[in-house]
Formats: sequence, structure tokens, C-alpha cells
Amino acid sequence: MPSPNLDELKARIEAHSRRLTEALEQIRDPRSLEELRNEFLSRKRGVVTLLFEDLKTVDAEAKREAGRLVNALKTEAQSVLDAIAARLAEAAPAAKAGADSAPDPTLPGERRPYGAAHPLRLFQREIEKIFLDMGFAIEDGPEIETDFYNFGALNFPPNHPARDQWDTLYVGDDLMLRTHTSPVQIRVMEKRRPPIRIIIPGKVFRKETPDPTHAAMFFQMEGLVVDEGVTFAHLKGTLEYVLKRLFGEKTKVRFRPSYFPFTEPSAEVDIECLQCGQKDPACRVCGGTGWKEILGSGLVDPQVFKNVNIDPERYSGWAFGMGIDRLAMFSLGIPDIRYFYENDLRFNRQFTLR
Ligand code: FA5
Repeated sequence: MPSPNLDELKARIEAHSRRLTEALEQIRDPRSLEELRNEFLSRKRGVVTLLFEDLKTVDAEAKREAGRLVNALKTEAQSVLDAIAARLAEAAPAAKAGADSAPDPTLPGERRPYGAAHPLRLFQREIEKIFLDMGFAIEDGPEIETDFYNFGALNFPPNHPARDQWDTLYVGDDLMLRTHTSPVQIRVMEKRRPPIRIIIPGKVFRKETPDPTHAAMFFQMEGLVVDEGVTFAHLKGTLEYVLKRLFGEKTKVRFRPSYFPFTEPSAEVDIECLQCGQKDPACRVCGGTGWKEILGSGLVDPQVFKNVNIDPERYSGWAFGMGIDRLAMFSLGIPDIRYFYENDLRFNRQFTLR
């Protein structure tokens, strides 16, 4: 017959053993693990210590068996604690990584750079606005052109020097990077009948050696007006108005006779050098002349009208092609056209639309 003290001790040990089995599943953090270790193995008040003290109450003949059971519980407690510790150690790196990627609201926020329009684009919009106010529409066309649109329909004779490789970047026998925005005049006049009042901003390409006022890729803005009774006076008045709105009422502008195959008569337009104020004989922008050419212009040649089936007896027109970069240099006070194309954000960020 087993001693009643032994039975009672066995029941308590079984209860503690069940508690250990549950803890093996449930404990998820080092703090609970430490509490469990103290609960079972603390030398003063731990379950195992108290059970060893209780051995004193067990009958002499059952002591050996009772001692074996308490020792077994001690071993079980130790191995459960070790197993939980191992499991927590394995999960620790993942938990740490989780903590690292969690947002820390005390840190300064990450700066997200704002995209911004390029200074040339901003200036282009300024010119566009002036023309839109006057009732012009905006058109565009392809940057890769055929010989017909870039030269032929614009009345360039087959042996014109502009067609040779010093100026033109060919990408095929009949295909080239357009050297000016004028081919879009032809494309629009082929499709539309007068009255026409358009501007055509866009990129153009030339085989140039870059210098402070020349780039191999730059922007032009073409203008074209076709209607009955259009004269050179309209061209002059319009351009003077636009340039004065851009640069101020007192800005000096001059028209010089010139030649383009697709306009007759033709004129180039200069403005006073706003870089040196016409004062520096060594100015790198105007070369000391005090003037800088900004556009070519003229009355549309009757032959061009014939090429697109517009009656030159009834209609007349004018056109111009201005260098957006050159004007932007003056407007923004930039001494070298190449700054526009260096993609230096410290430069680009200085400009906002006025
Ligand atoms: C032309 O390109 C003509 N298509 C302009 C035209 C249009 C005349 C309509 C008549 C009627 P030109 O090659 O001169 O012309 O160029 C026009 C303007 O582009 C120049 O006045 C200048 O402001 C600018 N430009 C020319 N070459 C460069 C370059 N390499 N870099 C920057 N700007 C340039």
C-alpha cells in the first residue's frame, strides 16, 4: 500500500510536469522564460527546492521513490527551460530585423526630391504664353525628318551646303535629325488651309563644335502666319512686341538683311548683348560686337506656297525660327549655353517660372 504522502507528492509533481509541458508551447519571450526558471529552480522558493523539503514528510520506505520523482521533475524542468531558450534564440535574428525595419518616428523624415521643369522648358513656356495670348496655336512634328521636309519642300537647291555633312546629322540615305523646326511649316501647310497662325517649339540637331553660344542639340521656336494681306510690317511688329515683352521695353532689337531659301526677303534679328550690356570688347557671348543673333525670319517664298498647294497670288505669310537657348541665356543671365545640358542639379534647381 503506497504512503498517502507519496501519493499526494506524486499528484503535485504531475501537475508541475503538465505546467512545464504547457510552458514549452506558450512561452514566447525571454522575460517569461526567466520567470519560469525562477518558479521551478529558484534556490529559495522554487518548486524543486520546496519539493525536496517536502521529502521530509514522506514515509521512510517511500523516500527513495519520492526523491527519484523530484529529481526527474528537476531534470525535466531543466530540459524544458533549455528547449525554450534555444527556440527563442533561433527566432531572435528575425525579430531583431523586424524591429530594425519598423519606422522610427523620432528620426528626421526622408527628403524626397521634387521633379522640376528644366530652365529651358520654363523659358519656352514663357514665350509660348505670349504667342498664345496673341491667338497662335502650338504645333509639333518629328525630330527625324526626310530630305523632302527638312530641305526639298523648303526650296533648298540639291547642292545647298546645309545638306552636306558639316551641318546635318544623317541617320539614313534619306533620313536625318532635323536641323531646324521649319519642316513642320510644310507638314502643317500640307494639311491645313489659311488662315494659319502657329508656333512650333522643338529640338533640333546640327553637327556643331560646342562653344558658349553653340550646341549640337538645341531648341528652336518656329513661327508661321499665312493669310491674305500679310506683310513684313506684321512680322517686324510681332517680333518686336514679343522681344520687348520678354526682355523689357527698352531692349534694342535690330533687323539685318539675310538669306534663307524658303523666305524672300529674309532677315536675321539681333538683340543687344544682355550679357555685357554692349560694354565688354572681350565678351564671350557677343564676341565684343554688342549684338547677338537670336533668330532668322522672312516672308514665305512663293515657291514654298506652290510646294504645298497654297495660292501665292492670294495668300502671303511670314515665318521665323528663334533659338530658345540663346534667348534663355539672356533672360536667365547664363553666360554659356552648355550649362543647360550638363544636368547639374545645382544649376537646374535655381530657376522657377516667373
Ligand atoms: C534657321 O534654322 C531657320 N530655319 C530659321 C528661319 C525660320 C528663317 C523661318 C526664316 C524663316 P538659323 O540657322 O539661323 O536659321 O537658326 C536660327 C536660330 O537658331 C539662330 O538665330 C540661333 O538663335 C539659333 N541657333 C543656331 N545654331 C545654333 C546652335 N548651334 N546652338 C544654339 N542655337 C543656335
